[in-house]
Amino acid sequence: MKNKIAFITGATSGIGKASAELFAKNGYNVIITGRRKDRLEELSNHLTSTYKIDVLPLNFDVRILKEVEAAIKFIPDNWKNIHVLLNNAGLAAGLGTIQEGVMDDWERMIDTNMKGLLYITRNIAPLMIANGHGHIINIGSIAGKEVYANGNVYCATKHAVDALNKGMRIDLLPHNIKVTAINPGMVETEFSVVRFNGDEERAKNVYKGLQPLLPEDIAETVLWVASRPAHVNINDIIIMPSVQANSTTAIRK
Ligand code: NDP
Ligand code: 8X3
Repeated sequence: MKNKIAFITGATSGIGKASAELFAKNGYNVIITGRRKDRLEELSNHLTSTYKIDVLPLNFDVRILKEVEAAIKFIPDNWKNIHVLLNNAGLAAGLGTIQEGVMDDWERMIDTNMKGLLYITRNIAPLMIANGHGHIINIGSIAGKEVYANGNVYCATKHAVDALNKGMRIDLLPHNIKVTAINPGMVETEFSVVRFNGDEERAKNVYKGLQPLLPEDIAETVLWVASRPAHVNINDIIIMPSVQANSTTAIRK
């Protein structure tokens, strides 16, 4: 394959979907992943017909190691020269104090944001090492830099991404693999609908009276990071809406 290849987790929505679109628009072949098969198929058809690139949809749950291993093991040989891995799949589940925490929410966040990212990386990094190059871009969060009230476990998972980003960079340095974290503030996606368990009204209030980032803003940042010259690596970016100073300070109309 002469086109570069980007492997994007969580491409069925939000930041991952916008990134798949932008990489495809810029001539990358894309491996798109997620649990919602219908959305993967729809996106695959759209990208193939619009941008005349190749798409490999892989339908699995990042929390299930066997599914991750099977999906990556059976990637066809001509798809193994992966240039960019975008570790994006993730979620927040709920918002509450530690003393009233919901175990199932904690486990979903830890299993997806930390263990899922690790399972993917553990299986893709050896391919990149064999190829002699690669770039891993981890989507962290402002929640990986600060802790806000009731955000305890989500913030912990994103602090873990921050640490893993640094650790990966050290371990993969001898293998010509770049590692970058992009840490956004508020981005309007399905994130808050998922966090509030489908409560669309509550989700809308998160962005009420302000202009949040759009998923396309993050996609542009991802593509910019991935397209720096070979001798340049962007280690870490915090990207916020102009009206948001930190996790808890924003100007609303
Ligand atoms: P969305 O809910 O719009 O997208 C999340 C994506 O992750 C979906 O494609 C979803 O696919 C995928 N995903 C979730 N769980 C799993 C799983 N178990 N297995 C496979 N895929 C999974 O949210 P965003 O686009 O906003 O979120 C993307 C990343 O950005 C997350 O890591 C989030 O923490 C981070 N982030 C978001 C911010 C925001 O304000 N929106 C700010 C900072 C960081 P499917 O359900 O089909 O499996
Ligand atoms: C998502 C942003 O502020 O809700 O990571 O934690 S925030």
